[in-house]
Order: sequence, then structure tokens, then C-alpha cells
Amino acid sequence: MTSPAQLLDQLRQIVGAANVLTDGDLTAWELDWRRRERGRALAVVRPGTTEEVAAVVKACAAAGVSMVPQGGNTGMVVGSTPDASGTQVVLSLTRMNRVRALDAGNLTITVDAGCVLQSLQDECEKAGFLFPLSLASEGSCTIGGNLGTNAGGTQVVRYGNTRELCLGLEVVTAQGEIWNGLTGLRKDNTGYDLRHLFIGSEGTLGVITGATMKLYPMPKAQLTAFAAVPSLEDAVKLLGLAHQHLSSGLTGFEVMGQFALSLVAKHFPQQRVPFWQESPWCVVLENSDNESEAHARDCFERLLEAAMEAGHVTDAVVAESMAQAHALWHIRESIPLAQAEEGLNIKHDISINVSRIPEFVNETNALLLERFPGARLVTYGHLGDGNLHYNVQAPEGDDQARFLNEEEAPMNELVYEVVDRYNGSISAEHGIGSLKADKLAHHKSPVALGLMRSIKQALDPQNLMNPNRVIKA
Ligand code: FAD
Ligand code: 2HG
Ligand code: ZN
Repeated sequence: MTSPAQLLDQLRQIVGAANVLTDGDLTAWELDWRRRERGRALAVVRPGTTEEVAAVVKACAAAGVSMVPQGGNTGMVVGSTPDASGTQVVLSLTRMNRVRALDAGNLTITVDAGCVLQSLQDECEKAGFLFPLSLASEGSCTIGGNLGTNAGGTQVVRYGNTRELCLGLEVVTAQGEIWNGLTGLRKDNTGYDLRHLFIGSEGTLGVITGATMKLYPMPKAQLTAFAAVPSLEDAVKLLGLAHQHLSSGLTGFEVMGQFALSLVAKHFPQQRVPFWQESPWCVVLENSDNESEAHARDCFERLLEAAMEAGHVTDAVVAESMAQAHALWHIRESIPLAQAEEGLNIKHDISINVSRIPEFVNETNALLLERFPGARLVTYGHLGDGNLHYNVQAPEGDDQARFLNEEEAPMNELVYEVVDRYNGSISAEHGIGSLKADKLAHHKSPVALGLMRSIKQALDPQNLMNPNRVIKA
């Protein structure tokens, strides 16, 4: 049996001693972004190539040591940090950050899994293409993490989740074999589509080391509007009108409740947040147009006129420049950071059919405030996709740690019971990690859970890939 010290020696030989971190401050790899859990790793290992990843996985598997694949460590559900045992190896992919190939004719780009999303977007833009995946964490999250979580973000209404953007994958299996499934083919019906097993598997089935992703032409114009809407019902009506007026030009549709915006105004006073004081809800929407800026503006104006006439919008601004557009988006993207500034909070990343969201929110708000008086509701999210961040901040002045310890479980139960009744999902885009692993059993059918267990058992029979995340042994 290989001892931990022997394994560390082997790992040093594979990736070089400088890339096996065991001492010093490992907070960046051991503490999750939300500061929910602090783990302890046997080592943080930073391979530089797919072959090194394969050799590391083989060595860990032979030693019976479990591994936690990690990208930017921006995940929201405690899935990318080690447990507290001090026995797990964190496999950090961030040194693998090359663009391997861009095929302009095929509209694809092939990259290492450790590429930071923003650098990938920038590379594509330099080459005249759009890579549409967009999240507020894009400055540090990686494409491997985006695939591992099947991340959503703010452009899903037009381009889909990360899954829809991926054509091929390269994966190191739990046994340390390399599966080269990198392909730019848009049609390939040769049996089971393995890529879809690994996408969204949160590091529990293998390590994604490379990916071929879809590119899009850069739109001629991208316009952003910020609108005050009197109710969530009106926001849904506005969404319907936006689909009609803008068709595939509608590339973003986000809703923000008044309290969520008040937190941005409070914690980031340098940002000018329109309408928040007078409107219970605001929407940020984006129109990407392949004809011209004039056409984009024309479509937007007609949409907003129709929405105002019908009473679905009470006031609106349309950005006059890219700088203004960025500022409006920045307000929306700052909400999670403003929530973090405000203190510990309870997150519910849920999805419901868009048409039923107002009813869901009215019902859940009433139940929740009756049971937890004073709880502060931070409701916002990707309304265009039926995905709300139905988050809750402790009552003003309350002890936040106590609130989280005592109220999180019953509050989750209350919210997820309503989600189930509405046939919704308890994790729309952030995944399950360890935070929601216990809950999965109550919200998936036994048949679905059985199939998931069979897949895990078939691909990772030793249970060494991110164990106890997503599906518990
Ligand atoms: P990590 O956090 O490092 O890992 C996440 C999971 O993926 C873990 O289970 C890990 O084991 C696994 N994983 C990582 N790399 C690999 C790999 N190479 N192979 C296999 N498995 C791997 N998420 C959204 O969906 N939409 C949003 O709009 C959004 N906004 C956010 C805003 C902020 C401010 C923050 C902090 C987070 C946000 N997130 C959002 C959550 C997070 O950024 C995403 O889940 C992102 O995809 C994680 O990428 P990462 O590289 O940081 O992955
Ligand atoms: C977003 O949409 C992210 O901003 C984060 O998914 C959501 O912090 C959250 O709850
Ligand atoms: Zn989100």
C-alpha cells in the first residue's frame, strides 16, 4: 500500500515539486467562495498537461486517494474544495490555460480546461467571434468548471447553458485513461453521447482537460435597457413582448427585486442604480442585432413603447454607449457581491416554468415571512430562463451565524416543498456539490437516483472522483 508520503513523492515526480503544494497558506484552494466550509488537502497538485493529469489520477487511484478537480473555485455549492480529512488531493487545472485551436470556418474553439472564461471570451473577440457564456465570476472561473457545473449565466435565454455550447470534450477517466472526444462535429449519432455524462457531473466522474466550444458571429450591435416594472407579473408580460419584438435578438433578460438593488446601492454607492427607490422590480434586457445599431434601437424603442402602453413598464433607460451598457449590467452582476457584503445568506437557486414564477413568488413569500418574520428576501435572477435566485438575508440586526445555523434547514425545506409542487428544480445552474447532496434524495425519483448511482459506479467504481458530492455513496 502506498503511504501518503510515497504518493507525494510520486506526484512531485509527475508535475514537479513546485506544483505539489502541501505547506503554507492553501486558503485559496481549501476554502469555498461562499466561505461555507474550510477543508484540508493532503496536497494541491497543479498539472500542466493532460498527460500529467492522467499520471496524477493513476497514482492517486493506485494509492486509493480521492481527488477533487478544481478550476477557479468560484462554485456556489461547496463542490471544489477538499473535505476536512486531510487525505484528499485537490487537482487544480489552472496551469492548463492554453487555447489549442480556433477553427473560424467551423465556428469552434478548442481550449484547455483551465482557461479562465474571460480570457476565452477575449481571445474569441480578438478573432472577431463571440463566445457567449457570461457569468459575474468570469474573471476567475474556468471553462472546465463551467462544464463541470453546466453553468448558466446571463445569455442562456438565447445561447443555452454551457452544455449547449460544447461540441467535444477531452477527459481523464477515474482510472487515469485519456478519452479524446474533442470534436467540432455538430452531428454525430454514433451511440451514447459521452460528453453529456461529464458535463454537469461536478468532477464526480472524471477530469475534464479540454473542450471544443461553439463560436458565434459578433453581433453588429448590442443594446442594453434597464426598465422599472410594477410587478413580477408585468416582468413576465414584458418578457413575452421582448420575445415577440426581438425574437432571437433577445440575449439577456434579468429581473431584480427592490431589496436586491438596495443592497447594491448601499454597498457600492459609486454605482448609480436607476429606479430602485420607486419601483418594486427592475429588469435589465439586452438586444443583440445582426443588422445595425439603428435597427437595434428601433426594435428596442418599439418594444418599450408597447410595454409602457400596456402598463408593464413604468420607466426605462436605454444605454447610449458600451460604457453605459456595462454599467447597467454591472449593477445586476454586483448583487451576489453586495449580498456577501451584507453578510451570510441563504441561497435558493431554483427554476420554475416562467409563466408560474409570479404565483410561486407570491405564495413562497407569504409562507416564508409567516414562519421567519423579518427575513429579508433578495429575489433576482435569470427570468428569461425561469431561474430565480430566491435568496434570504437574516433579519436586520440578527446574529447571522445563528440565523444560518438554525434557520437554513427549515427554510430550505419550506422553499423546496413549494418548488416541488410547482415541478421546479432545486438547483437551476449552480449544481449540487456537498451543500445539496443530502437534499437530492428527496427531490429526485428513486429511478433517477438509481440510474445516477449506476453511472457513478460504472465510471468510478473506487469512488475516488470528488466522493460525496452530487450523489452520496
Ligand atoms: P470550481 O468552483 O473550481 O468547481 C466547480 C465544480 O466543478 C466542482 O464540483 C469541481 O470539482 C468541478 N470541476 C472544476 N473543474 C473541473 C474539471 N476540469 N473537470 C471536472 N470537474 C471540474 N454560476 C452560474 O451557473 N451562473 C451564474 O450566473 C453564476 N454567477 C456567479 C457569480 C459569482 C460572483 C460567483 C462567485 C459565482 C457564480 N456562479 C454562477 C457560480 C460559478 O462561478 C460557476 O459554477 C462556475 O461554472 C464554476 O467554475 P470554476 O472554474 O470556478 O469551478
Ligand atoms: C448570479 O446569477 C449568480 O448572479 C449568483 O448565479 C447567484 O449569489 C447567487 O445567489
Ligand atoms: Zn445566476
